[in-house]
Amino acid sequence: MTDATAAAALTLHNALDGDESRTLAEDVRQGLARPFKELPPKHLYDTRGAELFEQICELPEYYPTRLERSILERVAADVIAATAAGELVELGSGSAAKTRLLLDAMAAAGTLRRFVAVDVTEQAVRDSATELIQEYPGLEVHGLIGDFERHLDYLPPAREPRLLAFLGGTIGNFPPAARLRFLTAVAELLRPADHLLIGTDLVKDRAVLEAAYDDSAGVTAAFNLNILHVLNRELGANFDPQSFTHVARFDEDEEWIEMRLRSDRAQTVALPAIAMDVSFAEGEELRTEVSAKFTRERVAVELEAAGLELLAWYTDPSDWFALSLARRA
Ligand code: AVJ
Repeated sequence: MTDATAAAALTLHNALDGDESRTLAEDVRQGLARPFKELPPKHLYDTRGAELFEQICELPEYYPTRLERSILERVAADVIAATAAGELVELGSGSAAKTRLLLDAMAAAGTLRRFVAVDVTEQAVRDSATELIQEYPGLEVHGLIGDFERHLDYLPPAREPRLLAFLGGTIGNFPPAARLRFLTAVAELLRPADHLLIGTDLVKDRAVLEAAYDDSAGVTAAFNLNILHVLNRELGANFDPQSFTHVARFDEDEEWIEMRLRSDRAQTVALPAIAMDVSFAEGEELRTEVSAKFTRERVAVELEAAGLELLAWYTDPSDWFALSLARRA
């Protein structure tokens, strides 16, 4: 359903509508029935979760946001020169904090026409869209409230050379098979004049990685535990978040960070909305996120497997984070 807003420059489309509670119910039903319990990370991002993630981005231990911004500050003009982009589509745009660096470069190049924001958090889409039409006179903004894994079909057709940005390292949340599926779907969306800009966190020292996902202020712990509040609210569950502990661990073989919630005691939780009781043994862990860490080789290989060609690789001086510019091969 498209809701017409007062400002003609702003259009919003909600691809989630009633559909999202069913998805949550289905994900929880399947994820908690497995021998190794797991929930998809997208359910971390209710309004509160999105706010906590914004706080994570400010933490001293959480380097990806800062490094990606510093890379963008350095290379945004080059990216726009290389792509001649007139519209920016950002998947998982959140508060769109880094978006402005690209929009500024497009404005400076005289190509800026439209910004399309895609995010599951309705509030984030509404707020950022409203701010951006005010900040960039003449800019058209289209907000798509949706799940970038399921709702790419709802993107408006491209009218200008398009730059599709998937920043923050969120690509790392997909397990490998889903990642290939997603990148393939993205590749199929690109016309010859379009480009993909993708942020990836890179493999590095375990201590640095684990600290980034287990900060001393406890913000990441609160972010992780928030998923239990989501289940309590949306599914009438009776999780006691106090009885779970945040765990962040780097798996060197898989080259990914995992966030888990460890049950401090044996307990049974009721989820009336899906008619399910779930038992946790003492010390049992529920996985809530994987966040893959990449190397240049792996990015190039995975892009190629999806029908994409790596055109440029931009990193920070410490090689901790990278932005890749790609197009359809
Ligand atoms: C938003 C998916 C990029 O994986 O680093 C931050 C989410 N999880 N701290 C990440 C997150 C824990 C973040 N992404």
